[in-house]
Amino acid sequence: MRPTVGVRVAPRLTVPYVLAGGILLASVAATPISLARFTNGATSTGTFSTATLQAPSGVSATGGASIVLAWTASTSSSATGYILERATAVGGPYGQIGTVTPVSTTGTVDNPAVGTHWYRLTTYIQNWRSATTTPVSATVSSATSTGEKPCAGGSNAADTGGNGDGYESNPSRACTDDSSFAIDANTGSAGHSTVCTNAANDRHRYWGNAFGLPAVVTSIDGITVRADVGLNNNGGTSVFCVQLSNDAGLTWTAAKSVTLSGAAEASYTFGSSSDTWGQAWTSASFSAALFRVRVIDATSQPNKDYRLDYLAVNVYYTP
Ligand SMILES: [Ca+2]
Ligand SMILES: [Ca+2]
Ligand SMILES: [Ca+2]
Repeated sequence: MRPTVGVRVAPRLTVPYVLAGGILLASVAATPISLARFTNGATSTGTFSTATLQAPSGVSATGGASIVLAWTASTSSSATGYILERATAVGGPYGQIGTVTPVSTTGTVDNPAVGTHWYRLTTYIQNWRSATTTPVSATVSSATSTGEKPCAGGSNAADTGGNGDGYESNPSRACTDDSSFAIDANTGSAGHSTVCTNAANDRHRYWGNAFGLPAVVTSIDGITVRADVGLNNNGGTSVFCVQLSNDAGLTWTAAKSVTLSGAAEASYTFGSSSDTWGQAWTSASFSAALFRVRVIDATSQPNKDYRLDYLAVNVYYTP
């Protein structure tokens, strides 16, 4: 028997595969493998796209007690937010004072020291940065005041109460500091009272103070009223009261009062640079049409003459 020459044929390992768009996707029946594939499924066209991170636009800065920054959000809506930088000169150096997120944010408030400050913004996401915006500036103002402003001669009127005639003698003399007096003689009616609000007391309103306030201010911080007042004698207890109005006398603040120290003319101050008399004020509140000061003479005795030399108002505000 002839020996059979055996031919050993190595078994052929066939691994079927699938081609899609010329790319090996996976071996069928084999362990799947991962392939990075930058391919648009609709077109089978691989594309790497590039984009530019957009800075915000329309950046503005408004000064006052603090600085209000506003802008239009970056169109790069997937960015994280903004890097905010500040300098004291347009050319810098700029230092980062914080980040503002999310990217849809359109403003923030900064509270730097008094002075002028410059700001610029950069949109960011991780280490990616947009161009930086053109610097804008604003100024933090320090509080200031109008200085003492007297009433205007002729801008006064008696209110109801007491004798009903207020400072019946030369009322306009209260608008000049010259020891020439407006006089409320024999003030008050029966039932004389040292209580400001008592109906037995004479009252008189003054206005027309030339404050010269800016049309818009950041805040009205306080109001003081100065009254130079004397009496015809020292008897009894004599109180001098002051109220303010921001609506032409429709409503009045609570009265502030002082017990006069004696008959001689003396200068008394009501309120303070941080006291707004429990009232909301704007610059417009101090117009001749709206602002009023009312004085009330409240004494324990009849036959008392009040002598008012000077009535002036100082408004403390932040521009
Ligand atoms: Ca009177
Ligand atoms: Ca005086
Ligand atoms: Ca006077």
